[in-house]
Amino acid sequence: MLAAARLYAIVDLGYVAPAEIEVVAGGLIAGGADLIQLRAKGHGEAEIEGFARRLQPLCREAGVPFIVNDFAEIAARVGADGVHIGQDDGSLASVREIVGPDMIVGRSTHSPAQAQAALEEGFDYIGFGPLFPTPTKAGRPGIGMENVRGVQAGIGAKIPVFCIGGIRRDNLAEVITAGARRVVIVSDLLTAPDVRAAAAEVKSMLAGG
Ligand code: 3NM
Repeated sequence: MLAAARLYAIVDLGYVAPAEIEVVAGGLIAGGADLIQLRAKGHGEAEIEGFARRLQPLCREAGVPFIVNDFAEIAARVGADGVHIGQDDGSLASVREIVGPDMIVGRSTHSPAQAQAALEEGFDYIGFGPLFPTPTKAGRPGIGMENVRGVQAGIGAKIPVFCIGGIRRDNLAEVITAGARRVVIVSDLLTAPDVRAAAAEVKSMLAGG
């Protein structure tokens, strides 16, 4: 399922009210999101576990892998399909001690060297970005698109590479032309008046790319 995934969508509590998470996840899935991540920076662990317990069955029912950002223990406890960690969140081995051998584990990478390191360490997929500055991760410069083609061709031949960071429907064509095959899109989908339609638009652009 990971190998075929093109659009990785995130239910980010920075954009979605707690009461709306099921509706938004449902819209993303109906529009064709291939993976769903729960991201809830600044919320307490018990609260995040509660969000995860609400989203996990919905994703399972739809056959869409459900990934928890940052918290391996929560991912393991709720029976998520995966966990996503950043550069400062320790080794793959330390996460595997918690989640076991079968769970999907992804890593954020911000340079070709970090992408290569994540591949060698054995992560199941990587995020690569932020390509552009983004309000979702404020204060970070964009790394630009010049390494997208090389990382997609090299690392992307072995594990899925999801480009991320400031990608929107209005620049997606450029990102695809730069060599991206798979993307993560957060704010452009979550702020769209029709989340399902926005996700579907992205999916059709990726299918043509
Ligand atoms: N991680 P948007 S960029 C959550 O580069 C996240 O690792 C990034 O949100 C990274 O689509 C990012 O709104 C934000 O720009 C993505």
